[in-house]
Amino acid sequence: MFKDDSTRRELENQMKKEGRIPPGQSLTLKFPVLTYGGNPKFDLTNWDFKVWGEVDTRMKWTWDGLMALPQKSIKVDIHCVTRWSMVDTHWTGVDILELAKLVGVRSSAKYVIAHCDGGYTTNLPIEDFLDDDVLLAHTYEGEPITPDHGAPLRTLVPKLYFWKSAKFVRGLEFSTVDKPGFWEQGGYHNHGDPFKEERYAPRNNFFFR
Ligand SMILES: Nc1nc2c(c(=O)[nH]1)N[C@H]1C(S)=C(S)[C@@H](COP(=O)(O)O)O[C@H]1N2
Ligand SMILES: [Mo]
Repeated sequence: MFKDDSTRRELENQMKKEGRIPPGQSLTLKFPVLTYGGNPKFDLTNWDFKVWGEVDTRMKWTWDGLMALPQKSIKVDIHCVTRWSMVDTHWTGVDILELAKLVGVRSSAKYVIAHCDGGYTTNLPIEDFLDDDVLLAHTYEGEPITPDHGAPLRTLVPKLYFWKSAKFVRGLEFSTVDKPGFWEQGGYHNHGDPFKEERYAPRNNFFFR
């Protein structure tokens, strides 16, 4: 255990030097699980994925249909608001830019809301979402994503705190207006850039300033 932690601290120091650990974060080597509620059950034979809102064509895919879309593998660092970061994680999934082309995301779309089984939602500005580091991920470190980490599919948006990466995702809504999601309504920051430490919403209440 001590040997383990000295390895961890060594890597953490190196990553800090390289500017890869955002302020207030520490490196973890083990992947924590953070889910509000249980893991929703799913059955890939009747699972579907929907895209609607500010798109030229609303679309719905079966699991096999979605898996037939262009795929991509990436290596990224991830950062959770509960203060852990992981470096060099490997993910494979549907290339979000290819999916965006297929549905024809309109210029009127300013936000995207990810909708999950179980009711979890999270909102993102379109420019953070339609980017080359964003996936609909089904594979983590070469293996199917486990139920705890969002099986069968999660969004992966590594540039924002990890609550913006929606597990058990079933649909994407492109919207002209912002729609704060589960944690965003619960006091988390609406944007969530880890390098700016956008953890919690600024307190708006005069009496508590
Ligand atoms: N559907 C769903 N997605 C979710 C959550 C959740 O509770 N439900 N938790 C979020 C939070 S707060 C975090 S930190 C990450 C945790 O992902 P992990 O459990 O794979 O580490 O998932 C995010 N996505
Ligand atoms: Mo979180």
